[in-house]
Parts: sequence; C-alpha cells; structure tokens
Amino acid sequence: MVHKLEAQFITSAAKPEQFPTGRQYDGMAEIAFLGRSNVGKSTLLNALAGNGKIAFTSSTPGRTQLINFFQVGDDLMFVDLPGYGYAKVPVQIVRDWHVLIEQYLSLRHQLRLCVVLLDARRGWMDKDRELKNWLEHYGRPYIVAVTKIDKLSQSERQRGLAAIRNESGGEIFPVSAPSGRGVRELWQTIWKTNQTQH
Ligand SMILES: Nc1nc2c(ncn2[C@@H]2O[C@H](COP(=O)(O)OP(=O)(O)OP(=O)(O)O)[C@@H](O)[C@H]2O)c(=O)[nH]1
Ligand SMILES: [Mg+2]
Repeated sequence: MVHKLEAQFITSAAKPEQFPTGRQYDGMAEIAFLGRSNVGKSTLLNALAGNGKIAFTSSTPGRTQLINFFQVGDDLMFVDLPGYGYAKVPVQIVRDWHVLIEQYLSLRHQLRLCVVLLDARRGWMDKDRELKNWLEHYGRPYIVAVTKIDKLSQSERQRGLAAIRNESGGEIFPVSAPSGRGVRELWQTIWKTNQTQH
C-alpha cells in the first residue's frame, strides 16, 4: 500500500522558538530530511507527499535556509532542513545554519527518524560523514536515501550504490524523483517508524 496523504505547510523556523509547539504538535512524529544543498531534499518531500508542490524546489543551491515544517496526515510532520556544503555561502551564514540544524537535532523530542540524502553520483562526502557521526553520537536513528539514480547508467548505479551501502552500515533507499522509483519503499519505512512509536 502506498501512503499518499495530504501535506500542508505549517511554518518556517530560523530559531528554536519558532519550531511548532503546543498540544497539537507535541504528539506528532517528525521525520527530518537532511543532506547537501541541491541533493534533492525538497524534491523528495514533494514526491512523498500526495498533493504536488509542498516544499519549494529550485535549481539554485542554498535556497532553503530555514527549517520548514509540513504536516502529513494527522500525526506525521516532515521537516525540510537547510542543505549544507554549498561553497558560495558566506561563512557567517554557514555557521548560523549549522547552529540551527544542531539545535533542531539535539532539542526536538518529536524527532523519530532522520533521512540522510546522498547524491548517487557523489556518494558519501566529508560533510555527510560529519552528519552521520553526529547522528550516531547522539543516538538519532537514520536511514540513507540515494537520490538522482536516474542520472547514472545501470553499471554506474550498481557501483555507486555498492560503495554507499558499504559505508552506510544499514539499509539504503535508492530513489528517483522523475520516475518515482523507490519512493514507495521509503514511504513504507517511514510509515513503519511512525506505527511502532504509538
Ligand atoms: N534527475 C533528477 N533530478 C533530481 C532528483 N531529485 C532532485 N532533482 C533536481 O535537483 C535539483 C535540486 O533539488 P532540490 O529538491 O531543490 O534540492 P534540495 O536538497 O532541497 O536543495 P536545497 O534546498 O538548496 O538544500 C532540482 O533541479 C531537482 O529537480 C532526482 O531524483 N533525479
Ligand atoms: Mg530544498
């Protein structure tokens, strides 16, 4: 069964005080999407949600500088975190993003699962490894989604995925936004995470 639920934009946050609070949000399970700028976070959110363009996608890296919260169905929240690793961003802004991401990951009790996105063509890069180490250090569960698999030939894809799998230590989810490949498998895992928490 493919779970396609209505998604609704709730708010954007530049600091923890702006994270959604209150009774209606306390019991929701949050799924955070993390990865380098331009890896395809917003695109994947759109693909997972049933109703088209909920998260703004763009071909200009570094556009999503805030944490965006999207309610999906009754008890799930998808959280689009700002992308890291975009070289042209001023140092102070990079620092601010870093702080904001760390605050979210360390403070947010609703956070159930992190989806770490890797570009199939690039695999694990240093900034991704930093994030992975950080998540492991703080005991935050995560899965790995590999985006843009449609941009590789079959043999390149097999090689790339094998390398990513080797370093991931857990299950990986290859996805393609244009074809929708892998989106259903990812949804099922997210859904299971949500179910097991109640
Ligand atoms: N071919 C292909 N293109 C993709 C895929 N996923 C994303 N893209 C493209 O990659 C570009 C960046 O996608 P976004 O979803 O905006 O990336 P992001 O990670 O949200 O980027 P920031 O918000 O800047 O951190 C867009 O032009 C997308 O259309 C995919 O699976 N296949
Ligand atoms: Mg984005």
